[in-house]
Amino acid sequence: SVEASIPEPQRAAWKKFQANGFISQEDFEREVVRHVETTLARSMFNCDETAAYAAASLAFRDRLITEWNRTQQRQTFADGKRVYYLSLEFLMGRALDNAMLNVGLKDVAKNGLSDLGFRIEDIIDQEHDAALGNGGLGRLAACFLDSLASLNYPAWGYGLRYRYGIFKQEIVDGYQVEVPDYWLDFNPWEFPRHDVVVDIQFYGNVRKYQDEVGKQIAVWEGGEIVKAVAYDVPIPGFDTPTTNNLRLWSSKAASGEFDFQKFNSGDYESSVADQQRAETISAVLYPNDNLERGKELRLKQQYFWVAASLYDIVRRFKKTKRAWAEFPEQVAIQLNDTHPTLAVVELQRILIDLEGLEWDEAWTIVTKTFGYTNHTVLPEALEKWSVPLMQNLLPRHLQIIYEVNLYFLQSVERKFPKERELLSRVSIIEESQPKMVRMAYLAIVGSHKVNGVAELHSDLIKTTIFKDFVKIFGPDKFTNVTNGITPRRWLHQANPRLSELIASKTGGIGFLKDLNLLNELEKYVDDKEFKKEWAEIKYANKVRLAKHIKTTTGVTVNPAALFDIQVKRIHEYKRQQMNIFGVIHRYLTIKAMTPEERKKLAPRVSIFGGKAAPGYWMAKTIIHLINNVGAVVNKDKDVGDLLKVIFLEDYNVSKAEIIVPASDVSEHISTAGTEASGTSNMKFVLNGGLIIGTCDGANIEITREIGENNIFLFGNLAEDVEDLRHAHTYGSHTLDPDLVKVFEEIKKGTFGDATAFGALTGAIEDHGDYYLVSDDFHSYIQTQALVDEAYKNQDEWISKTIMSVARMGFFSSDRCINEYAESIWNVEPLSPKKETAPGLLM
Ligand code: IMP
Ligand code: B1N
Repeated sequence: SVEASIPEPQRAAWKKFQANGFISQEDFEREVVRHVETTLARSMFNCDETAAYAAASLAFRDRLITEWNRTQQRQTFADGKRVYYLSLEFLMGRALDNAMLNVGLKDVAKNGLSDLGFRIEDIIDQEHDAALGNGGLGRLAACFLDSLASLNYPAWGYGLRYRYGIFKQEIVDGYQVEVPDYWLDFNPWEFPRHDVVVDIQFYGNVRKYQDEVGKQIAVWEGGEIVKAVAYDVPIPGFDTPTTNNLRLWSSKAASGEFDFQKFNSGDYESSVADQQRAETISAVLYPNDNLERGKELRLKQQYFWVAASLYDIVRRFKKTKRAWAEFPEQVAIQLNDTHPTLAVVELQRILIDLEGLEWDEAWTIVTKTFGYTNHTVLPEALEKWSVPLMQNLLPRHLQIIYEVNLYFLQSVERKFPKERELLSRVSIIEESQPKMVRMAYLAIVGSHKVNGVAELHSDLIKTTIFKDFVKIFGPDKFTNVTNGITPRRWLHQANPRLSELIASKTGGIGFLKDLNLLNELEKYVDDKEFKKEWAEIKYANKVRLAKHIKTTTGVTVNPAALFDIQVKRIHEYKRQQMNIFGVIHRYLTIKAMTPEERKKLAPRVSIFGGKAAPGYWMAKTIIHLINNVGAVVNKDKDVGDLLKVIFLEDYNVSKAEIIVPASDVSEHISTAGTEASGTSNMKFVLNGGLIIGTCDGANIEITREIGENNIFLFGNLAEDVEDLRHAHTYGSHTLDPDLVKVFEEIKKGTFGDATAFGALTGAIEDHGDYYLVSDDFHSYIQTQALVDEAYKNQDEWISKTIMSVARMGFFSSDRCINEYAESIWNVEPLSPKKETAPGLLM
């Protein structure tokens, strides 16, 4: 704080001894040896790769934290607006490689490590992924942090420091088994801030009274207190000194009066139990993707994290001694889905109950501060919290929600006086048994902008789930910001050779900061030499994946075969079941062929990967079927190299960095209208793979950018889905004949005990085929045949992939973050060079 800052006369000494971080190889080696010998208390006689990883990371950490400090000081002195990205998930992956590349010292580290007796790849491979997320939503948050820092925006991420991230997946006898992911054994990338601690209150009750001047006062009292301790993770920008902060909160028991009372009255056991309960809050990430199950602990996590973050944000604002009305000019808060929506209520509570503002004054500040991003239209993923649950856990917040709703509904009634139905439709409180709080509606009412994550999705939310709100607030409140990915991790880091080749043709690594420079590659679509090199890189990436497949599954795959990859969370709407049914269809086709016919076929490797939510039975059944099909196909002598089926265990960010550069074709085949955007589709194309996909999410914009000749689209359109579903339920539902044959084979027991897969086939045959697998199957199979044909003409195929990469500039998360900054946050970058504020410790 300002009070703790060193007085002017003594600052010279600080400047003299200020840490700087290494730049040369010699300094790097000195730092590594110093960390091995002093921090780790080891020596050259017992330094294994784990120790070398630890020391190298600590050396980089020291360097990052130097820039982190300077960045925080610079941003504090500049005194401008900051962005706060609130997300329950940050799927960061590994940090060392990223840090080395972003600060531009990977070569220094490579040579330094080699001088000390290590290969940099082996050292990088020691790191445990930071996997505090489920899938796309969490990885998007990580890409955003990279772009925010790389573009020099003053920005903080706020999240939870889960002790256990997403579980590790093991495949045992074809079934998914979940193993806890304890990742904090050694984590050099976080800084515990034992001085940044916030008391968080739960339960209790609200006392209301009138003060001397007759004003209504509400006091939330009693209940229990849990402490939130801050852990800071430095986020280095690419090719800039800007190093932003990701602050993660960890829960800890308050050893305050509550515990002491119990302790003193002899209730030792229950006071220890309370401690356990407090620590449970940040213990584990909920492993559900696109599904909310309404558990009390989840709501506790949400409030704990939101209250700690807002306390921190408000404290920082108060240091500037500004009037409250200026809060939205200093603070932009983005809600990553509805998970942090309680922040809207908490800020209103702080302003009216603790700071004494009038309701309207406070509410104006609140709505100007928040923006809300919607990531899904799936009904099972739209958050609702039971009113009795919220009443018990957060009694004051529930009162405020009711009041927000009252004023909101009154304003709707004034505007649309005759529409009674409308009021109950848009009410934040659903009049069900029990009553429920609709979090998305609360987020809309509490924000000044609502955005979807791809064009189709943003249109869909305006015409379906949020239609009434467009009518109430007008269309300008709703906007689109199509997702993006960071080219640093997803091209430069994952595919260094391709990145190098591109750099050699586009005038250096500038394309990593301005991805539109990829356009330059169009010139080379017919360049023989270039195409040869391009193809060699793809082949080498496939060889690398083939090796990984061999060591992890024991199956040998031919790197010359077409690699067809679908890696993402397992979900019925993403339709891995359709993919595996297609694989079975291919298998049956091959079996029915003569040896001569088989010779004309293009060999294929079908690769799957992804986790199922532990309680999602159908998703687990899909994994089981994929593994059973693989077991049969992979050992069938008739098939040989023509078809291999692989399930890669424990798909995560660091494995994605190996898998993504190795695809020829990747599958993005969700039922139209269900996948809000998808981001792996962008990653695969950026790495020179083509897509087979539906007209859904960002596939549509990818097609627009790269051209429809460069993508394999199939299937029904979003606009027809409702009618098709209706027809299934009320008309006669005849299944696709090819799919029927696939089902017959499954039922014969070709892929193991058929009863195991009854639910999977039954969902399509008997339960309405909600995801339209049968409706799209024929089109899918036909389009896969087109893929086979196209792949035979390698020369043209390579041209397609070059042309696609050249046109992918739009999908950089830099573009995406700049759009958020302009259209939602109204913040400007703070470039390090321009900073000249007096008194800056630089
Ligand atoms: P916070 O906003 O109080 O969390 O501060 C974040 C970081 O900004 C601190 O750790 C400091 O490095 C820096 N900082 C905060 N206040 C000041 C200040 O008054 N002078 C210089 N640096 C500051
Ligand atoms: O967010 C991604 C999109 O690219 C994907 O299409 C979308 O499915 C994904 C509740 C979610 N939407 N909703 C979730 C995750 C966890 C949870 O508890 C919902 N994830 C998405 C990025 O925009």
